[in-house]
Amino acid sequence: MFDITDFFDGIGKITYEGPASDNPLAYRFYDKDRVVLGKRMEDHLRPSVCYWHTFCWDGFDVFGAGTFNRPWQQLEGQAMAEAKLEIAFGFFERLGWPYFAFHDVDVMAPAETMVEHTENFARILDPIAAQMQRTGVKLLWGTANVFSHPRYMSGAATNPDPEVFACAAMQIKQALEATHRLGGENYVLWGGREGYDTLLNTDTGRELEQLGRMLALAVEHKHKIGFKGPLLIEPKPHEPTKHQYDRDTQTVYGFLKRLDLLEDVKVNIETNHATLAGNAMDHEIAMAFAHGIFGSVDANRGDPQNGWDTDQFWMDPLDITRSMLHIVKHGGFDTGGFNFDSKVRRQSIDAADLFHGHIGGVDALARGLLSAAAILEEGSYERFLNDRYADWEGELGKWLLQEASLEEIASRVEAGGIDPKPRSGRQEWLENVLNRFV
Ligand code: XLS
Ligand code: NI
Ligand code: NI
Repeated sequence: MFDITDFFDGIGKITYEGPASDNPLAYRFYDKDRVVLGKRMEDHLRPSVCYWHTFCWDGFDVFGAGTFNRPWQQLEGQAMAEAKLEIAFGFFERLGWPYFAFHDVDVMAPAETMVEHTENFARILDPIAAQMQRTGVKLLWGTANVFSHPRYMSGAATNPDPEVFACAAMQIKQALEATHRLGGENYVLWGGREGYDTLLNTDTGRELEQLGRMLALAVEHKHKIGFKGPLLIEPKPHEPTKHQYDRDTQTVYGFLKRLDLLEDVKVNIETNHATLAGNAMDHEIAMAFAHGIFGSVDANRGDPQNGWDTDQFWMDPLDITRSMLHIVKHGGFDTGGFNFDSKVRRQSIDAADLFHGHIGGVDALARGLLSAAAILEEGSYERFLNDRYADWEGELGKWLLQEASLEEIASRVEAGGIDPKPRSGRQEWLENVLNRFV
């Protein structure tokens, strides 16, 4: 076994040093115990490190091989899985964050067959539980990877072959039970290949029915084992498929409504998926709250110059503040948090780069939180919104929404006396208010 301190190369616990610090390995805004709007910063942000990008990906891209050369990637089987686990928890401890998140295949020894999968996954659960116990780091969510193995090339639940559906169901059952056993607070379903590459070979009606069936099975099992957290669907419009069925929050809402699963299923919204769908992140968050299905956030960003899920660390203060405004004013996360589904660039090959990404990312969120809190405390933003819709609380507004028929409304207008006066939407002023605090 290698010595993990070699990998971390002298990097110790990351602490808060304040905005004036020029220490690249210190927090400048993330001060976890600082109270903002009556809640500790850590309780607002609930940051989580993702296992896959940070400890599994070796830096390969479609044009070239891995660049990272991580020591545990030289090992194989269970030895690799256990070395990776030790590194991962060494990283979590140094960051001092409360959460992590994983897919079954991220944490276990690689498996070819389903029988091997069952054995290998089961074998890593005790070591994970021991590390969680030792460090106090908790599981934000678990999930099953039912998209990487070649058997899932034509989908998992939506596969034309029912045997593949059955394999995915097995993985989801095991990952849900593992999440429950490890005290996970949510369970995520990202339908990576639940979509199509061409309609020429796809029966979409059938596939949607299969997808609904898998979701209903997962909900049923969640109740059976007493898992209290929500299931979270992670919307994404495409990539790797041409079209993914859960393309954005409003689409997912419609699907859940049709299946009558709104009690148990919410969304895990990812910044880069929002932008791939042609939506802004604050749009997705606002829609999730409006429909009562806001669950959790995968924090990252794309690059406007290309169209992929580049999963960079989310660093744009204006964008973050706009999103944070909606999260904070609706009361924040319940079981969710900010999971860093973000990865360093392929040229960022050192352990220090992993720290820079996570430190900068959580600092950007902390800054966004402070800005959003300042905007809300100053009050003119909320006052403007309340005034803008105030008439809906009056006699006419209530009558329109709750009592009147179309006929009665028309007669009231026909009788005269209804004469709307246009009022400015004040967008530029509101943008100035935002900018004042960012
Ligand atoms: C991929 C997704 C994936 C999910 C978990 O684009 O973001 O990483 O978060 O399966
Ligand atoms: Ni994600
Ligand atoms: Ni993604």
